[in-house]
Amino acid sequence: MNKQLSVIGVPMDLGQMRRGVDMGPSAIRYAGMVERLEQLKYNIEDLGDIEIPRPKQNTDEKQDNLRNLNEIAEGSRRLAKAVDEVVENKRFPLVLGGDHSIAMGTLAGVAKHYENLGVIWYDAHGDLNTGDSSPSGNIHGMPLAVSLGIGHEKLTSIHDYEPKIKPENIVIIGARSLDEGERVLIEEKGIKVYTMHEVDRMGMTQVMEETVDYLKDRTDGVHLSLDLDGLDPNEAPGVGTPVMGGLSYRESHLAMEMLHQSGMITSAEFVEVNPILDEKNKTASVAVGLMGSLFGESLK
Ligand code: 5AB
Ligand code: MN
Ligand code: MN
Ligand code: MN
Repeated sequence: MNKQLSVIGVPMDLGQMRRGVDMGPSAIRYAGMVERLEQLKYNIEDLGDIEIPRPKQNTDEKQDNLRNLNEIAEGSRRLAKAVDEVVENKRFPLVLGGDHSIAMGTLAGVAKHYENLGVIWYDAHGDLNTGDSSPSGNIHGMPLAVSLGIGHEKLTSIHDYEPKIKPENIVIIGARSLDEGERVLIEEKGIKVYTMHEVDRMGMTQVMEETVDYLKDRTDGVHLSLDLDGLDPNEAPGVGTPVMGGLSYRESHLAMEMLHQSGMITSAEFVEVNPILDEKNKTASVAVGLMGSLFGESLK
C-alpha cells in the first residue's frame, strides 16, 4: 500500500437534513486518526478542510428534487481538484466526511487517473437515486448514480468529464435499504451487490474473497467508500440515516484487514459520521479503528 497519505476533510452537511455531520472530520481527527496511522509508519500530511459554500434559497432545485444542488456541486468541484492533485503527486487520498454526497467529488478527482477504477461501496444504502427517483431530494442518496453519469448534468459533469466509473467495476456491501428506482438500476446495470442477506449466508470472509477476486482482474485501482451506516447502529450510532440489522464492528474489521492484505486499495473515504447524534465519539472511534485495519494494523 502507498505509505504517503494525504488527508482531506470535507465539512459537508448539505446532502441531507440532519445538522452536525459537517463536524465529522473534526470528530475523526479527535478520535486519534493521525497518531494511529503514524504508528503504522505512514507519512501523513493533513491538508485541512475544503471550504463548503453556505446554502442559499434556490427555486429550480426544488423543482428538480435536488436540495442544495448548486452549493453541493461547487463543494464537489473543489474537493475533486484537491483529490486530483493528491493522486497526481502519487499520494494516497484519505477523505473524511461529511455526508456521502462528497463521494461525487472524491471519485471525480480519483477516477481521472485510472482506466478502470473499482469502487467498494460499504453502505446500508445503494446511493443510486436521481432527482426523479429519490424519495427525499437528499443528494447524499445519489452519489453512486451520479458517478455512473446518471443524474443532473450539474452533478454528472463535475471536474469536466463523465462518467467517472463503470457499473461492472462496483461492489456494494451491506445493503439493506434500497429504493425501488435503485433496485431497477442495479438490475439494469448489472451492479454487484452483497446485501445483508448474502453477508449472513456466506459470511464476511467469503464476501471479501469474492469481492477481491472480482475486482482484481478488471480494475487498475480501487476506491473504498465507507458509509458508517453500513455498520449496525448499535455500534455506530452517530449517523443520520441508521438502518437496523447492519454489519458488526468485527465483520467490518475483518473486511478492512482483508482489503489491506489484497493490497488493492488506492484511495478511501469515511463518511456520514455525525458527532451530534453520536455517543461519546463512538462512531468516529469506530471509523479510526477501521482505518487502523485498512492500513495494516494486525495482532501479530
Ligand atoms: B447515505 C434514501 N435512499 O435517497 C434517500 O447515508 C436514503 O449516504 C439515502 O447512504 C441515504 O433519501 C444516503 C432513503
Ligand atoms: Mn448509507
Ligand atoms: Mn451512503
Ligand atoms: Mn446516512
